Amino acid sequence: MADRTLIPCHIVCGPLGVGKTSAILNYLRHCAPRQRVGVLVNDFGPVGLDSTTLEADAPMATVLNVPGGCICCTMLEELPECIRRLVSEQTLDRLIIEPSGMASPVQVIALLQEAERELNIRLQPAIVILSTVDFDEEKFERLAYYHRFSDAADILVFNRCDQAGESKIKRAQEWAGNLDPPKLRVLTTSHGELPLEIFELTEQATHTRESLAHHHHDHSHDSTVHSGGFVLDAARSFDKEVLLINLSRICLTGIAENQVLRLKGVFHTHAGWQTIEIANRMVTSRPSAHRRDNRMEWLTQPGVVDQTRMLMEIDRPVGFAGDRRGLRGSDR
Ligand SMILES: Nc1nc2c(ncn2[C@@H]2O[C@H](COP(=O)(O)OP(=O)(O)OP(=O)(O)O)[C@@H](O)[C@H]2O)c(=O)[nH]1
Ligand SMILES: [Mg+2]
Repeated sequence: MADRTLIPCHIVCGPLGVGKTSAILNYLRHCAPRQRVGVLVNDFGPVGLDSTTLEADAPMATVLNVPGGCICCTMLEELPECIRRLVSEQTLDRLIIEPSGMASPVQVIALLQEAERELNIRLQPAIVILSTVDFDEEKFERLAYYHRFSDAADILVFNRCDQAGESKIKRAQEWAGNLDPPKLRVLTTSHGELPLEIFELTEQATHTRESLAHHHHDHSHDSTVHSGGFVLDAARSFDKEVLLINLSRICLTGIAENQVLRLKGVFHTHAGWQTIEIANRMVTSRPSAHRRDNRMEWLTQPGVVDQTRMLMEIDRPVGFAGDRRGLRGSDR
């Protein structure tokens, strides 16, 4: 076989809305301008908002969306083929993969490890991002949900430090520093700002690899979580304030009996193009460089919210005192 250089391949994992795409964007903005980086994202929904964001905000990278479907398993089936496509179409210096927050990182890592040789990639230390705001020793010890992220990490990042107090940041660091086997790095940050040097690390944390080798495929997808999405013509425009008020209400009270776990959209509004999201039980907005269409996707639990209902909920006329109180209430 021809001796081609292996492409370093990074995976950036973590629960929903924790700051994975922010960390990748931050890397793309700061890495050497001549470096050719391919990014594979696997969004939870049918639309693929992360690829939209990355394409608009990091045009220097080649971005490919792994299409959605079964929110935790599709990536495993489609991933090798997507990597093959990306590396055959482009000469890449580096590949970054963001699995959906619904995916099990250990399964993605195990699959990539098995396919390293065939795909011509070299798996780099796994970057796992957690929310410092969410940190609690007892919870992180007790819940399997957090273990599946922290166990898979070579580099463990506590993001969202701007929203957590000093003492919580210290406790998270201390907890992570005592993990056995030890992590290669434990970092604390905000907005996904990671030092570039962690993308140059090549060795993996002790034992992580062996424990992965014994991992069995386990289809642990929570069937009460549902995704939905829509794409609308760019000519359609929304009132930003109406969207913010409605999304704040949805964030607080859900839709019918359903909680909205995560929502992200780009909208053509009277105030320009905006990214508007629900993440970590908060509504945020910021300007977007995307212009192609209005698009949004969401995750609900325990039931499905269809496109028609969602569109009606976010575009519902407002102007009542109650609605505006709702906005202030969720804005803390
Ligand atoms: N305040 C604050 N907001 C953050 C931070 N990191 C990310 N965000 C915001 O949180 C939202 C979600 O961030 P993303 O980077 O999209 O998170 P993600 O993990 O890629 O989300 P999914 O792919 O949907 O699971 C965005 O609106 C970010 O701008 C942070 O450290 N502090
Ligand atoms: Mg993301």
